[in-house]
Amino acid sequence: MRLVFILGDQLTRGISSLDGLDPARDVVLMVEVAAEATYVRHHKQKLVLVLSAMRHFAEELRAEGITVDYVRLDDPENRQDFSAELARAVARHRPEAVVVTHPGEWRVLQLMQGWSEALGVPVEIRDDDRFLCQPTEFARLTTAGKTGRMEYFYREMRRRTGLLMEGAKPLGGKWNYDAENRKALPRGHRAPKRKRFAPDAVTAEVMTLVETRFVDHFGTLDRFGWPVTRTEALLALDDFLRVALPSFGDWQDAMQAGEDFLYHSLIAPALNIGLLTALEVAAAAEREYLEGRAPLNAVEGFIRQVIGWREFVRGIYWTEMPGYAQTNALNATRPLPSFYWTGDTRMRCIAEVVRGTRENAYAHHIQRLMVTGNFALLAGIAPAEIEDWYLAVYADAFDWVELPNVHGMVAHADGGRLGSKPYAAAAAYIGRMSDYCRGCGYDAKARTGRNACPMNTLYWNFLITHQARFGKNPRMALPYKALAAMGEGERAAITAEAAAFLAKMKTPEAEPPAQIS
Ligand code: FAD
Ligand code: DLZ
Repeated sequence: MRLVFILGDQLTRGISSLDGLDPARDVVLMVEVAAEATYVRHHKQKLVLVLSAMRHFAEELRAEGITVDYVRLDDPENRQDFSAELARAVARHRPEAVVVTHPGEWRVLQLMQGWSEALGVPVEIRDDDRFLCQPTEFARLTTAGKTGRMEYFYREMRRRTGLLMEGAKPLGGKWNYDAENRKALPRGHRAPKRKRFAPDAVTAEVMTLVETRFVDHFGTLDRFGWPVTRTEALLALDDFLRVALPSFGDWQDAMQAGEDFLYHSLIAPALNIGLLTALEVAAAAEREYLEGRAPLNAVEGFIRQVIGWREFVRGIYWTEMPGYAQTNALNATRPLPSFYWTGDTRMRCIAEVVRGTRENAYAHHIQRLMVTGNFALLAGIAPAEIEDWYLAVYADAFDWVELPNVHGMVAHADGGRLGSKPYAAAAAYIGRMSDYCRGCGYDAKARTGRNACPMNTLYWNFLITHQARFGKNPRMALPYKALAAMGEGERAAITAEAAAFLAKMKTPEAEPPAQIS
């Protein structure tokens, strides 16, 4: 018999490790282990999502007649990590071979590669074919120069899948409608209510477990509403297609206080644990355009995220690791400020994003990139500190997707492999794309002075500090022209005030404090 080991983000019936499974002989192993919950202290909602979805998936396999050996977190025999639990299962079942699908994390791949020798049984690691592009092919497609950028990779994925294509040409004549997708919301706009899922008995039991075992983890469970089965995930996708996709493009980059989801799909948690696949999601969006229910700018924008960015960052991860995580091109070394956990800051934008993150284990892309990400970049937070935060607090965060987004896109720690310029912005950007600055205690227009928005002081300080690196970057010509026009006095004030602000920032001494609920 073979032992098929399925991890918590591999909950897809068509996962490669299940190919050729013989229900009469083979056994599926699933294990809940504390090591995966605590190597970063995941948000409580993420723990509930993964554990509840694992339990539901195991039941679905059993309903098909498959034998599932499922080890619960509170099983007294549980040794609480993947390798030890696999060793116990091998002793129980004495399999001829162990079959696994390639994991989503370098750390776990290292473990897997040691299992055969440690256990004295062959371990077959199969490709994760839920992705459109395998790492070896990614390396071939993105060799040097322009083809190494996301846009060119994305076009190749469009050609390969035929999505939004008319023969060899993109539907509508353009590959990219981004220019139409940067609108701010009208004042006081209310987005439609989204479909959320009330906890069933399985989820409720996991919630109690998480509140007992992981009580000091960040986040609250009151608003837990993530899909935990494939059926629910399909309903969530359908809800997005009907109520939000038509406006997804227009307001993709907009932010508004109290509006936590806007027109985003909210599918990343389900997608990343395997309840949905990228191709089915992208094809469903394409159908909305072809059948006249959603405009091209929205559908193209959405498909680019799913088959472009999502696949591209995975390619970067698997072709550049493990060295990728070690780079620190901007020499950023500062610890993460406490307000990333508490939300206790006068910067209304950050307080608002941290609140939404605590209540939902979710923030949308621009909140992650241009609010918490932007501040971390400008303040010179050490890449590993900010990476751990993102990996812990979002329900959709898995290393293969979180790391490139944070290390590359936010921190520019990879020296530009992912983006040709850093995503640095002053308060004007946040003011244009959100209502956060209205009602903020800071002055969004001031660069210096007691009440100047720290995003401004730190932005100009960032340009001064990194002038040697970015001063000649053509994509940064405008801000450097503005900096050149600045008087010496103002430059000196910016440097001094930025240093004073950074020196005063409070940081947790050791582990993150319990959150303010
Ligand atoms: P939508 O806005 O509706 O987008 C649709 C889908 O496109 C997403 O579900 C996701 O699968 C994909 N997508 C969009 N942008 C990206 C991207 N940059 N990289 C990969 N996929 C993308 N996404 C994760 O899935 N996990 C993460 O851990 C993660 N960390 C991020 C950290 C930072 C600093 C930034 C800037 C982005 C991060 N993203 C991450 C990408 C993006 O923010 C989330 O995918 C998105 O917010 C999830 O919400 P949604 O499903 O409503 O997405
Ligand atoms: C995220 C997570 C958590 C919290 N718990 C488990 C678990 O108990 N068992 C499991 O199989 N997987 C879990 N996961 C997902 C793993 O962390 C994920 O599979 C690896 O990081 C590889 O991507």
